[in-house]
Amino acid sequence: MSKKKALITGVTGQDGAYLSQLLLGKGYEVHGILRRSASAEVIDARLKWLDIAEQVTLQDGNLTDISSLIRIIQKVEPDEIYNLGAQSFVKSSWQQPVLTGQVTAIGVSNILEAVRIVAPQARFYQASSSEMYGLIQEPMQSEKTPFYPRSPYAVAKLYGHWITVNYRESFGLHASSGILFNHESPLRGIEFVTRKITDGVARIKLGKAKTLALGNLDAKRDWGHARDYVKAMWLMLQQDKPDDYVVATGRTETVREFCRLAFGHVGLNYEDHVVVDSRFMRPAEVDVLLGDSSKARKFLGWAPETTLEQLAAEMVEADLKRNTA
Ligand code: NDP
Ligand code: GDR
Repeated sequence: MSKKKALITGVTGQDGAYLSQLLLGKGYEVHGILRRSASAEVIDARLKWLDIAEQVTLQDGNLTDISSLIRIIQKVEPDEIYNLGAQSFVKSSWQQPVLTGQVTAIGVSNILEAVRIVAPQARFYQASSSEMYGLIQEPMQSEKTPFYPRSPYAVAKLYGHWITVNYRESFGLHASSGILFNHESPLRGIEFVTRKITDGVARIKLGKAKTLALGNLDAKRDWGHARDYVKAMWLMLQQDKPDDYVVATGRTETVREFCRLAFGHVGLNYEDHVVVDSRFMRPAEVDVLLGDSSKARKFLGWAPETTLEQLAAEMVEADLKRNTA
């Protein structure tokens, strides 16, 4: 039997790297869309970190250029398409709201149109987000909880979510949307709070810095490990019927608690080092998120495998290594 083929947008990002690793391990031929960069030497750093860069075929394209998407899908003929590409940093979405809309919202229309025109039989995954719940309408958020986005990013993701549902209902595409809560790893971008903290811990422990400036320490998030979450993406595309699923741990903690865990891992007290800086506050905050993933647990057989303590420890250890290299 010939190898299954997967096409991943956002392959150079955190989830793209872990998903590539998972699919390669299952025997897939993996292709990823790479947007051209002047800094070509760093663009596949995450794939290199996992030692899989040589096994992923990169295709030159962009979510804002539908012609590139059509051409790539025609060439690759993928069985499964994972749309992970996005302007994914919430804070930047206030600085670049139009770009965020073009990539994170209309980019989904572009790729869905390309799928409908060229490969309507392919299975499609859309990377939706718990940010869509924003100003939460229920204490635990499930697939049935109403949305209330609080940033240009979240508004764009809401469009991506509903256009995916709409293409499933309008054209019968096998299109699923995973509503994933925050997931982190040593490959998390350094601008996101967990990685910023673990990098800060490493630098302070190694004597390279004394303080770490953060924003809202009271924000609460439901944090899991990216390696666990990409498994849920794959499982969604193995189901006979496409559907939407919440993926979360069901535990929520403050940024402050994550600081306590990360600093504590190397025997430091976060209160001695963390300072609050208003530059890192947001125009509108998402105060708390807590996911109810019962549907994914029941129908996909999915469950998180990493605790927050293990996640923080793994991230701090990786940043200690990076900062001594
Ligand atoms: P990253 O920010 O690490 O990766 C984003 C990826 O999108 C990068 O590969 C980036 O490429 C690519 N990209 C950006 N703009 C374009 C464009 N115009 N055309 C093509 N590709 C583009 O995100 P994550 O891996 O953390 O997240 C993956 C997806 O899941 C995103 O859609 C994110 O919004 C969503 N999500 C993430 C969650 C999380 O907690 N991590 C939770 C819920 C949803 P480049 O390397 O060139 O910048
Ligand atoms: P989030 O992640 O906005 O939840 O989006 P981020 O780590 O950026 O923020 C989480 C919470 O921490 C607070 N915070 C800080 N955040 C950052 N980045 N830097 C700081 O210094 C800081 N101090 C406090 C924030 O205010 C916020 O409340 C992530 C992204 O991956 C999205 O793409 C994804 O959709 C959601 O998770 C689910």
